[in-house]
Amino acid sequence: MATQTKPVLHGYFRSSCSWRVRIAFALKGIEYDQVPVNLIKDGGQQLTEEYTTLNPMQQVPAVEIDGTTLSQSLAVIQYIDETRPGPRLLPADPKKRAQVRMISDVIASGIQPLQNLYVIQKIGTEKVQWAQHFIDRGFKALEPILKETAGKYCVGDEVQGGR
Ligand SMILES: N[C@@H](CCC(=O)N[C@@H](CS)C(=O)NCC(=O)O)C(=O)O
Repeated sequence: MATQTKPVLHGYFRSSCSWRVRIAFALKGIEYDQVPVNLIKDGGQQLTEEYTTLNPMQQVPAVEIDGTTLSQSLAVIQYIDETRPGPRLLPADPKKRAQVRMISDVIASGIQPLQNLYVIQKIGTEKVQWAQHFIDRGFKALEPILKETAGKYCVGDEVQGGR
């Protein structure tokens, strides 16, 4: 159950995964504290021992909430949705909910990972085109999916539905 303590979001200002969680907090009207983790400064603050204890994947976001620490933006969003009152973040209709998860997975598992710093640093900036090839492939797959599901937003016309 939700406690009175404010959640703490460890994130980076231009990280799309941190944005996902910030947007979810905003839509739910949840107050939270932020701890910046600069992915560039000091060789990457996500790599420190202290942060690795919070998130062994050495990625943002990590969220301290209800006495536990969660990472993986989609898991965090789902937890917030299931434990906090207010407008629901995932559609009530199972088919639409599955479509939201399908699209989120294409982005979070198929498209986004290869643009990460740790990938680019490993393959070398001269091979960025290699990553771009697979990112393009993901976006190409997303187009026909969105043709089926989209209204004003990726799935339908509402970001949030009533409980
Ligand atoms: N699947 C994870 C991905 C998290 C992720 O890739 N975070 C990026 C920033 S958007 C990161 O921390 N990268 C660190 C690095 O590349 O070293 C999620 O959705 O939270």
